[in-house]
Amino acid sequence: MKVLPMTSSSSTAAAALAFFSFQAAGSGQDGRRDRDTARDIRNERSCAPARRALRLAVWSLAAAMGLGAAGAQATPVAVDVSGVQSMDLLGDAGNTVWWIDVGAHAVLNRLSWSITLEAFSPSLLAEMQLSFGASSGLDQVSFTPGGGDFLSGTSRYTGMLDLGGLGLSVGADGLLRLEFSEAFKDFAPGVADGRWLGGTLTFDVTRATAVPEPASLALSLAGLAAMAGLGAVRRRASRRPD
Ligand SMILES: [Ca+2]
Repeated sequence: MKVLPMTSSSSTAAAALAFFSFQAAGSGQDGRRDRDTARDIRNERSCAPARRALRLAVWSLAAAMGLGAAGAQATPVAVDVSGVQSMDLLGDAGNTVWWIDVGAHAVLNRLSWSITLEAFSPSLLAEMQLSFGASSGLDQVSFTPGGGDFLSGTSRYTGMLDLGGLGLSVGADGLLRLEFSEAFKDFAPGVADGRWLGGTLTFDVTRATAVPEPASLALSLAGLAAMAGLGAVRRRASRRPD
C-alpha cells in the first residue's frame, strides 16, 4: 500500500491505514491459490474505490486535525451601550460594570465604536471613560471616546483602536469586564455626570478553537478503519463464485 506523507500529528491516521491494509490482505488464505490469485486481482480492483475513499477520509481528518491544532477564530463581539450612566470615579461602587463572555483566554485585537455621549453641564465629554480588561481587574485599559472635547452637551464618536500590541486577553472564565466611569466627578456621589446615549462598542477577539482529545481521535480513526475494512470484506464475499 502506498504510504501517505503524514504530518507529525497523524501517526494515528497512518496506523488506521495499516489496519485497513491488514484487513484487505487477510482473507486470501484458503488454499485455492490459483483461483484465488485471479480473484485477488479482481478484488484488488474492486477494493480500490473503498481504499481510495478511506485514504480521502483519513486525509480530510488529518487536515481537520491540523486546522484544529493551529486554529484561532477572529470574532466580533458587539456591546450595546445605550442608556449607561456615567456615574463616579473609576472603582467606585456606583458605576455600571458589565461582564461579557468572549470565550476562555480570548485575545483582544481591536476595539471599534460608534456611539453618542452626553455630558451634563458642567461635566465634560472628555471625562467620560470606559475601562476594560480581564475579570481579574488587572491590565485594565481606559478608553475616552471624547478625549479632546472639554465641553458639555451631546456628541457622536466613531473610531477604532488597535489593541494588537498590548497583548490583552481574558482569563479562563472568558469574561471581559467593562466599567463606565468619570475622570473627574462634578456632581454628588450617586448622581450621574453624563450618559452614553446610544451606540455600539465592538471588540474584535480571537478565540482558540477546540483541539480534539488524542483518545477520542484514535477511537474515531479506529472506527473509520473498521468500517472501511468491513466494506472491503463484504465486497469480496459478494463476488465469490461458490
Ligand atoms: Ca465629570
